[in-house]
Amino acid sequence: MTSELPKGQFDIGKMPRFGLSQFADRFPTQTRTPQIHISGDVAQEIVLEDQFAALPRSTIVADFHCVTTWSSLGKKWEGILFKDVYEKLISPRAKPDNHAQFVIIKAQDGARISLPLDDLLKDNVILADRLDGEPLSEAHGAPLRLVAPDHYGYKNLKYINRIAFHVKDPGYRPSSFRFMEHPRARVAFEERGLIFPGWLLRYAYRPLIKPTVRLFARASNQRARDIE
Ligand SMILES: Nc1nc2c(c(=O)[nH]1)N[C@H]1C(S)=C(S)[C@@H](COP(=O)(O)O)O[C@H]1N2
Ligand SMILES: [Mo]
Repeated sequence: MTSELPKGQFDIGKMPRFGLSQFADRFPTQTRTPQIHISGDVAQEIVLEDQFAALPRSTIVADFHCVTTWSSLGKKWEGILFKDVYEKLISPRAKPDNHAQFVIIKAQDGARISLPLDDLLKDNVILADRLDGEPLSEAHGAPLRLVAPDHYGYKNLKYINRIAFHVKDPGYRPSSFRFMEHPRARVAFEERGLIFPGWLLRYAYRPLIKPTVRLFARASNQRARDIE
């Protein structure tokens, strides 16, 4: 729950729409029903769709921490635990290799992340379709987004549509420069990126917040006009 802010973070208030600049004007094409393609070192590739409705619903309340140092506190996410999706749908049907620890998740806007399977199976990792009592908006990742609050915002992928399970890294390329994506990106250890220490990245990233928030807001406003 909401407590003291982690090292280097400040409270920005309302959660802005945010990300790498190249994703500001990319939006999902499919926002109504979630559809996730499962692949990699699996016995059977499958597509998950209506099966989500049969799973138990879960709620988590957690602070959200972007690597650029803004945090938005006490977000209430509702959806289905990644763990439940893995154990009840993926494992029995796709049968990933027992050693497939390297997980790559992709999104409709072209963004992607990787996380170790063990991190995704924690009790606070959710595939969310509701935020603060409302259906998840497109800005915040509809139809389905990953929420893994122990990890910096960039691991919390919006618009997810693909999950691949691999025994070995198949040559994964981050959405960003390599130094910007840590394999785990845990907030508690200030794992902001590779190579450079967390405290140094704070200073490098902080000036990017205002222009990025503006860029993403402008793209959303343009999008709203286009849809009308
Ligand atoms: N598909 C996708 N997921 C994404 C991003 C993105 O640009 N595209 N940005 C990431 C970053 S850097 C952050 S901080 C959070 C921001 O989430 P929000 O836009 O809901 O505030 O989403 C993460 N997930
Ligand atoms: Mo971020």
